Amino acid sequence: MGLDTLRMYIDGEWVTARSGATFDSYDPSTGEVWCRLPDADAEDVDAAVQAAQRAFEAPAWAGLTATARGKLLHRLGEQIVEHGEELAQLESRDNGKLIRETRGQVGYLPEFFHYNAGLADKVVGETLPLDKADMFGATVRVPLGVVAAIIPWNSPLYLTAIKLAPALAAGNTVVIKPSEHASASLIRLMRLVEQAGFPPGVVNLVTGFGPTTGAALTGHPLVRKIAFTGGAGAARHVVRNSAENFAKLSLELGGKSPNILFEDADLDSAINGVVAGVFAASGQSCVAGSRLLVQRGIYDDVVERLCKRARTIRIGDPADAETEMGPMATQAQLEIVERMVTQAQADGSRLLHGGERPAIERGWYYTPTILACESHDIPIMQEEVFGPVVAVIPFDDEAEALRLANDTEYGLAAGIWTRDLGRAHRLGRDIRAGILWVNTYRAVSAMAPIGGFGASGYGRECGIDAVRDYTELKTLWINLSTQPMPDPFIMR
Ligand code: TXE
Repeated sequence: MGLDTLRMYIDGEWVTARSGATFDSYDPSTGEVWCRLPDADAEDVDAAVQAAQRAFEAPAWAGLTATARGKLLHRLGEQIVEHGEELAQLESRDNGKLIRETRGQVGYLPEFFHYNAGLADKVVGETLPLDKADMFGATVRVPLGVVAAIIPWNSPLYLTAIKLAPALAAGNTVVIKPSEHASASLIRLMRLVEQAGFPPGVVNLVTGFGPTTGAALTGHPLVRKIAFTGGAGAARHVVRNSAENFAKLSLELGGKSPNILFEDADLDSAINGVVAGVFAASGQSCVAGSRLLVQRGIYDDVVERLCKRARTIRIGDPADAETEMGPMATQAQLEIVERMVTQAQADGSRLLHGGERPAIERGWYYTPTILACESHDIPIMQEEVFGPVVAVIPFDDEAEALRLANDTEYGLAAGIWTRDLGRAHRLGRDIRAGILWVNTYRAVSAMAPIGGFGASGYGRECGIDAVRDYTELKTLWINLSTQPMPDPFIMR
């Protein structure tokens, strides 16, 4: 894909912005421009939403049985299998994610389409045992209409798949807005949508910036649902904007997830889980385990093992299959990480490892960083870093671990490392987070719901319920009586 070939996908056509405006996209491993994208304005967005609305109503899509929609989704899954390597390469180039990670993610991507393909014709209503004589009642689930999918830069393909697959399975049409920092892999995905045989307008993609393209899309009067993954700042705009169209919302906004290590844990496994949680994807993951809570008796041992592992992490070119940590996706993100680590030290945290840019000539790299903290009341323990930075703090007992785990405004995920089954269940019950991993971390499945509490957002993606969230419920009443309607001035 060359500099001049990137186009948006609207109504089955490959188009530039009507204004002709474009913007640059950067390769994080070099810091250089590597492709150019159309900068969609409100008129382009309107064209995409209108196309999606037309497609929603047209027989080519609306007339398909749910089983036929499922078959299209299966075909898309197969297209992804066939073109997976290309998708993985593009995403790695675009956002600096390791090729070994994008290969892994793309390798699993078809499952989201196959799983939801299977669900398409199982989205059922219910019959209602009404407490009224001679009355039949039932609920029916119907698609919503046009769905806006707002995607961030850290895992574009995966975060799109978990929205697109259930939205289409339920019979909606979709307009995708990728991040301005990483659009290329999703543009390639649109080719596969086309090849799978989806009718024009069922899936559309517009590129551009949040406050312009994103705002025009999320406030569009025809949009019926917004599925958003990103930061809290943008989410607040989206929520306000949805006052324009009363669209349903799902928000996945990241977190400050704790990894909690108890003295009885299998430490080899736990250290791997901690590393996977915060240094994989250079910490640019919504579920990053950026707080490490360690029981006092193993604190020194854990810190020593973690620093030892961090020292051996191979940082460098994400395209090299041997690399373990790539760059930050944007220069702005690198600067946020630097600022937060400096602030943490000013707040009394001790730097145990990292805390600097490595000696790599170009690109937006940062070393894996470990900070020992005395206080839990400081920004590094409370705010999302979205970088390879873990803040460590000791605790004495289960009650204190629970108190610390719940002591942030976020609630996306938590890792619990213990051999004590009762404790795992108690913490799983009492920690306020949407995902609880016991003796594992960063596991995903098309079947397992993802979503958070509090500042981590609301709504769930993946699993059976996600498909239902892309439908609206209708209630059907049928009067079976042979008698005329009784007194019209009282409720039946
Ligand atoms: O994401 P934004 P940013 C967190 C992370 C990061 C912070 C900011 O802490 O440091 O968010 O990242 C679109 N109306 N996460 O600024 O802006 C935008 O164009 C409509 C966590 O890069 O939230 C992009 O497509 N759309 C997160 C998407 O929102 C708007 C992943 C996300 O971008 C908009 C990424 C607007 N007004 C960052 N403003 C996670 N949950 O995994 C922006 N957008």
